[in-house]
Amino acid sequence: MKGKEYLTRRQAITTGLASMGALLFSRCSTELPPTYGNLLRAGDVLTYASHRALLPKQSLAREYQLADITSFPATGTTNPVDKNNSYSEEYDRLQKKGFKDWRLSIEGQVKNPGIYSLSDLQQFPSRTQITRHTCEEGWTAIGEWTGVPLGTILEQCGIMPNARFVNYYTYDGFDDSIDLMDAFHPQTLIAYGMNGKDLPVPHGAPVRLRVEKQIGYKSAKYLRKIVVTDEFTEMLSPGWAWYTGI
Ligand SMILES: Nc1nc2c(c(=O)[nH]1)N[C@H]1C(S)=C(S)[C@@H](COP(=O)(O)O)O[C@H]1N2
Ligand SMILES: [Mo]
Repeated sequence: MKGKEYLTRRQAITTGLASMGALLFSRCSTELPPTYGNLLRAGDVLTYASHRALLPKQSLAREYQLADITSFPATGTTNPVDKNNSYSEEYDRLQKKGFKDWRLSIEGQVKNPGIYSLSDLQQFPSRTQITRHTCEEGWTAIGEWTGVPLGTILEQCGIMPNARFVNYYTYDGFDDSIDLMDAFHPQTLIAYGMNGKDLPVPHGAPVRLRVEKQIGYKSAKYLRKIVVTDEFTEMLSPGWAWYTGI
């Protein structure tokens, strides 16, 4: 394809802002999250609509100082080789070789689909941030994350104008999606470092997502693949809200 058939970061954000304008001044469907109509997801409607209306400038999640870092429990899947819990043969193989052969595939509505090794990701300018993680089970913890902003990679891949969601897939099947506002948020990272070290296996090695504007379970560990889509796909089990802005 030729010409400007993909969006730059600025255009993606402008598109997001245009739909927020529509949100404030019309009753068209842009004020509603894609899960609207699903009773089990009723909570999404209010949080999504109010966040998108009240936080138009991509406000940052609060960042902390090194001295604020706390102990950080590992929850959910803590190693996808656990035989009792979503065992992944592929992850087992990758882990045994120190993730040398791990690759992140970026595909879907992008001009340049790509396959990235860990060192490919580490070539991009990195961002380090100390943030508070909030788990739906009621605990919080503060940690330091280093990685490449997801928006940098999406920009590199050239997302198409019809793109609306970023779906992400993991080695334990904890698959989920975010919209482009969160995908291009400057604190949304493909994180490979935690507290100054390589991201350890219990916390999602070799690479996890950090989605600081939402509750902890949107920050998927053990990333495997990213697919940019123009259509919302139901990926989480119904008990989990799709939009969980904090
Ligand atoms: N792949 C994967 N990602 C996941 C989970 C999981 O079970 N599998 N649990 C989620 C939940 S509920 C939380 S609170 C955080 C926990 O991250 P941590 O183990 O680094 O504390 O990861 C989230 N991401
Ligand atoms: Mo959680």
